[in-house]
Amino acid sequence: MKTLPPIQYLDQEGQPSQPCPEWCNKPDWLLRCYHYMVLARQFDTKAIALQRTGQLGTYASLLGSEGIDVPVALSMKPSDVLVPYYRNHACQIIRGMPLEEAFLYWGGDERGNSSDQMGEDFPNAVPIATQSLHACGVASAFKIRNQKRAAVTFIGDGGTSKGDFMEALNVAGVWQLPVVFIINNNQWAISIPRQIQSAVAQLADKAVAAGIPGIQVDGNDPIAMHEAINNALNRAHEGKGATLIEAISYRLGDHTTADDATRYRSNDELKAAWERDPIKRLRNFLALQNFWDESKEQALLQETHQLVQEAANKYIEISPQKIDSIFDYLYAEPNNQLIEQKDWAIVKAMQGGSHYEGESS
Ligand SMILES: Cc1ncc(C[n+]2csc(CCOP(=O)(O)OP(=O)(O)O)c2C)c(N)n1
Ligand SMILES: [Mg+2]
Repeated sequence: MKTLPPIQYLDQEGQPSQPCPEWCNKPDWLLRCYHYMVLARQFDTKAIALQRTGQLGTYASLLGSEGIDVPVALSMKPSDVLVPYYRNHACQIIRGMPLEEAFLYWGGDERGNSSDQMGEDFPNAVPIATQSLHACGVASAFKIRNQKRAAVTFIGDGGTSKGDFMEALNVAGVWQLPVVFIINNNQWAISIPRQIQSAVAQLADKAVAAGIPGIQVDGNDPIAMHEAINNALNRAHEGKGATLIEAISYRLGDHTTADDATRYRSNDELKAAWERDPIKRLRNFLALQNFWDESKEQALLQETHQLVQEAANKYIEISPQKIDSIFDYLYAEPNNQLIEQKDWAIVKAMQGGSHYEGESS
């Protein structure tokens, strides 16, 4: 099979590698995109700091995926539905999840995954590749109801080896579903490098077996991502079916805060990946277009830092849920064993000095 290079408009220095689309002559979209990419990175830095100081649970860093998630979220319509995996907090935040609720989720509190602002977007899928099939279910509903809406779902490179993903592609193809699959190919599935996950030349080629278009895009190039996602969404909205986008990126951080990537990958590889940093790339392009300068950069860093700091403070002040809430939400009606366990948990919590009374659920 012929392998084409990934679609790219900006090289790693932010210089156009081919003429950019006309909309790039205006600052509007580019500045919004840059704002959210910087905000996402500030959120990420704070989340890791909170985890390292015992104030957040295990956290999956989004570092290196800003150039994918931000253009996708900015291109989706509010009526589209996001079916995320666990690395899409930038997308969720742009689609309305308050920053403090994003912290809350990673703090182990499911109220952060059921925000009022999430509309019909799905909660995070942690079981690998399950979300691909959920997205097909959502897209089927849109098709049956004759609605002009699309489901957008993400998956990692490693996840594309799961049967669920191939089954989802297949049904999306044969039923012509309005769904966009985005692979965040960050080159690693925890400690397993891309080369030994699959013998296929490009993960995008997996679309061939399903009869849907598959394209490979430079995921560190927000302009290329914007073009790719817009085309895919238009296809979906026009009833032309599904698209698979493989976005090439690099996981610049550890897999999660429970991982130490220095044990299995080289510093040289990481250093080379930082040269392709999507934030640096867009900033250079903005400067080239005379849309950006150092004083704007400093103002943005300060503004986003403050937003994140305020959200972190709010998060820390949210009272934990009552210990028994886990039992309340398991079934519509609790059975006898659950009632017994709930009573036991309450007694234990009070013995352990937990402020059981008066906490909000
Ligand atoms: C069904 C299932 N099997 C295994 C895991 C454990 N697990 C969590 S993340 C991960 C690797 C995923 O890598 P990739 O799909 O490349 O996504 P990335 O984390 O790199 O974004 C694995 C195996 C899981 N969460 N679910
Ligand atoms: Mg990966």
